Amino acid sequence: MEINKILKNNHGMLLAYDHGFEHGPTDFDERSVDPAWIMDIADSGFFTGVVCQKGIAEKYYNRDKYSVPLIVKLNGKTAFHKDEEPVSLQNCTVEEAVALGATGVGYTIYVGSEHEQTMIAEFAKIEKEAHQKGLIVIGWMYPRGSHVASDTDRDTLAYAARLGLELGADAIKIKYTGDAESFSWVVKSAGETKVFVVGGQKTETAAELYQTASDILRAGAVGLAIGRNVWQAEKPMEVAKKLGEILYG
Ligand code: FBP
Repeated sequence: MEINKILKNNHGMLLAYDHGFEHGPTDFDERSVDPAWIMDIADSGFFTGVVCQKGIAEKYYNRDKYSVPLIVKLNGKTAFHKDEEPVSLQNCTVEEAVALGATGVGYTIYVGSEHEQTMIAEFAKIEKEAHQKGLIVIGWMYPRGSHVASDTDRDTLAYAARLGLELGADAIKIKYTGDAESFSWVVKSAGETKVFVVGGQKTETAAELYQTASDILRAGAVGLAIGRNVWQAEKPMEVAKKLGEILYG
């Protein structure tokens, strides 16, 4: 199965690095602003994939040097627009992703937004082409907009997860409810679609992050798609190693 290309012992950890697009370089420091530094972390052996936009992939994902699978994020939006109803449209084709050496593609759907149908339609086209070309398709299923009361509510996340399954995503990336019991319903709702959990803002202590990693596994998720909690850490490799031990055993 294609999905196994980004799993190890049935679990996975993707290093997310599309924040420069989504938030601006505000998340970065002198080290993490450099995509080459991130690629080396991603290729350390602890990650089963690295996620970035096409421009970063073009200039920094050296296929001869790196063995970590590449996931190209095909849509994105900037943080300038604080729209009530967010929309994020395609900026890179599946063909371009293939040419960059991608193993998979990612696409955000703001579930519940008034523009949800536009993103669902775009996602469906991308997915069809990506599957024809043998790529893994990951849906960033983010409930957002004025119709969404809470983006960490169990039933809201379960609905978004279910949408990922119904749309045919191989995997989804989704927020955590905050506890294993409620999150297990989100995972069940995703059926055979694999669930990766978003890292989120850097936690106060590393212990909190490690606890979340083991809780989400207990809930049935395959692992994490994590950014800031790794590359904002003082020692990213230590964090990655510890998370790897939790996730892959
Ligand atoms: P983190 O682990 O750093 O939270 O990254 C996950 C991620 O989905 C990124 O891929 C993306 O850039 C960012 O979060 C989007 O966050 P938001 O839309 O909540 O601002």
